[in-house]
Amino acid sequence: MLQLFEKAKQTPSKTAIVEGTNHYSYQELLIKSEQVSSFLLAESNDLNQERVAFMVAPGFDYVAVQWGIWRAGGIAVPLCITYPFPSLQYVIEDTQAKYLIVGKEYESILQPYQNHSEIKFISLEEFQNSNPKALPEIAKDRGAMILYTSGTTSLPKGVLTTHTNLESQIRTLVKAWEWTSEDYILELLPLHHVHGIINVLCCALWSGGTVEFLNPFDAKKVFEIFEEGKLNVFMAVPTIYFKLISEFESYIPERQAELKKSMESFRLMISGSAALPVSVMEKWKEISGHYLLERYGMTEIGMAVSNPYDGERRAGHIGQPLPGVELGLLDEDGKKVNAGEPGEIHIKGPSVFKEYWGKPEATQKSFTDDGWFKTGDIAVLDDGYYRILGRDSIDIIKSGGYKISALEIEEVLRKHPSIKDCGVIGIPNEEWGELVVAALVTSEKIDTEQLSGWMRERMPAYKTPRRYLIIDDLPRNAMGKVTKNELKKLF
Ligand code: MLC
Ligand code: AMP
Repeated sequence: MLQLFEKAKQTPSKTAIVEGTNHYSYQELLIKSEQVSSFLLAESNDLNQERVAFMVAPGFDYVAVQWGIWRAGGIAVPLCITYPFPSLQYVIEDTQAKYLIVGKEYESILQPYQNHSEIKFISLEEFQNSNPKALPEIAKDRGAMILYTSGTTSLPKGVLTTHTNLESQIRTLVKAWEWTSEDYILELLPLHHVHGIINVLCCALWSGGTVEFLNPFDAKKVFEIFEEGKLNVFMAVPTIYFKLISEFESYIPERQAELKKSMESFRLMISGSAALPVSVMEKWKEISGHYLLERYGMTEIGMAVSNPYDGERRAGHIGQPLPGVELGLLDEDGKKVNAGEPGEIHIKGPSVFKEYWGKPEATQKSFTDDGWFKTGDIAVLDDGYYRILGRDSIDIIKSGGYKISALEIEEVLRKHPSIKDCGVIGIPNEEWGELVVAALVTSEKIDTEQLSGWMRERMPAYKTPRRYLIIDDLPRNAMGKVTKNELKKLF
């Protein structure tokens, strides 16, 4: 990511970050990130791909820590700021993090690591006291970041990307979506996933633009920021557009007209991370005057397919492969399907991740023998534009843009003393894409509200079921396997 820092040096006084009423320049980012690097390098000249986990609120400090880890030669492991302790612990221990950087507001949840024998707990304030150190040269094929993603295994997997991977993911988007230093974007997405980190934050800073942070997401505040007239690029998941539309519709016509006017100055609005319902796209066009650009990506590959910046953006379609991305639609035998036939999206190119952290078998299984990454998404080429038809596994749920594993939730539910068996599925929902729901077979009467609280102590809120159904037995096929399509019908 060297080029990110070199570019920053070219525009030192330009505003990079806006956080509330505070403005931070590229120069300030460089200075603060160097303090972070120097502190981390107190006992060595190069972190040599040591994992550095960090739980820092979205804003200037988050970016300075991320840059500081990269500049010191470490692998950045951003922690989700809303995770309960067991989910944080899983990521910290799975990556064998050596350092844990913690913002003040998260010190109490991570307190069990304060006097850990193998993990160095670092409070944000400590960086002020670092002594300047020379920064190491970093080969681009070294690991840069690990993000966790849910899949068809019960526990999330760490996706390791190299500096080459990240640079390629960024360059592709900067070119395709015509990013420039004039761009000003709102960051309201979580910063432990590729959408918020790469598409919004890194693309904007790579281009010398400005990123304003809003956390947590609040539809009313988004419109207030729109009205200030500084933004010209906006990116979000479909659920956020749905929520913005609902908010907009609650306003009186005069305010709606003002907001509509404030959206005229945007050059680009993008949706991704989940299928954008055509109804949401049409409604947003009516409200904002903008035809959303829909694109398709994945933690393992960055962005792969996009509707054009210039040219027809087709509703219900994800567009064409981005420059540098090779896409194949293959059948179950690994053969290319004929035009118009559905196949699984396979991807090759420099943006594709290196490996699942510590899981060589899972890595091997996710690639074909000739090096194509198997996404699990089924698509069809429809008159020059790709269209997603679904996924190859019913156990992967997309809700609010988050990928959620049904198996992971089932495993936690089964630990509850009153639950004998369970089945988790995603059911279609216009606002969330899919809603996580669970059918339970219980040994005694169960209070589902209490169960919700019990789950939230063990899993992120966005992964916990929204609805429970108590049944006598789960539907099964002749082999005894739970038939999830039958289960869906019960909801
Ligand atoms: C939160 N809630 C959910 C939920 N998330 N319910 C169902 N499904 C979900 N996913 C519940 C909360 O528990 C809460 O319930 C209520 O909704 C409001 O919660 P909230 O946290 O206030 O919600 P909100 O802040 O409005 O969150 C909505 C959101 C958020 C859309 C802003 O889900 C979000 O940030 N999503 C983005 C995820 C993302 O970045 N994905 C990209 C992955 S990368 P209660 O009962 O407590 O009131 C990727 C690759 C690519 O996919 O292509 O980009
Ligand atoms: P994640 O693992 O969280 O990175 O999520 C990646 C998954 O999100 C992909 O495999 C797709 O299933 C889904 N996805 C991303 N963008 C889109 C889109 N535009 N339409 C449909 N699904 C999408």
